[in-house]
Amino acid sequence: MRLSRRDTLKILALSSAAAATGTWTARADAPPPTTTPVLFTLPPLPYAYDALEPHLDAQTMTIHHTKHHQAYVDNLNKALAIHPDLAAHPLDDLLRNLNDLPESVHTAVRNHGGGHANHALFWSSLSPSGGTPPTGPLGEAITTTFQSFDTMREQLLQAGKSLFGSGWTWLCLDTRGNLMITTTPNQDSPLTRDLLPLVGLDVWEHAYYLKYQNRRADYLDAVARVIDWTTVEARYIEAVAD
Ligand code: MN3
Repeated sequence: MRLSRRDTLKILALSSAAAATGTWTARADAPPPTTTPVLFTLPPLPYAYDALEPHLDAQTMTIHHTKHHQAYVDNLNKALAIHPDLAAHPLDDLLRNLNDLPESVHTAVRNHGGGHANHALFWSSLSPSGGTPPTGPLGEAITTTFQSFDTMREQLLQAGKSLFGSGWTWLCLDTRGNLMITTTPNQDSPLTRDLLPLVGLDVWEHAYYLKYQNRRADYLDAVARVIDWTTVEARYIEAVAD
């Protein structure tokens, strides 16, 4: 994986120490200060709002992206305005090192940072031409781990159907490179548990209530039909190569 936990911890420790003591500005040989925090922005959807019909309806997609996801981005930016040193780091690194962040931003990064990262991954894992099982290295790893693609798919959906309250069901890679299915509550990111999420399905009611009402199982069956396994497989190949 691109940056080890130890490396990111070092970076976070350095930037926190620098922020606390002002060493960035006091030392002539120090790297230039990060004067403008990298504010997080809402990524556009890689397809039209109605592109995933009839599985995901345009109204739900529009509200989900422009209201719910936007709110996570806005609240994350608000929270990190007091810590521009942290805002300069990739969000994934902040989530990996969540428990080392200052108390003043910990909850906001967990909820809104997690919300932003989870939704960004979600949108990019879906496609109107999705649904076809992976046939390369991920396809092989899924067969080795779960016996078959259908068994993995069933476990992924069943975990989402069984999740109490709001959260996500995930196919992740653990630190030893093994595939696993897990769930997280609320907007918790698998990154905080040292897991790399390959694909996650949003099982908050806001993801399906307008079309599916209380029928979460029907929504999960539908969203699974538009998972872009080509993109998920590319994510897997990149992760295991690092
Ligand atoms: Mn959502």
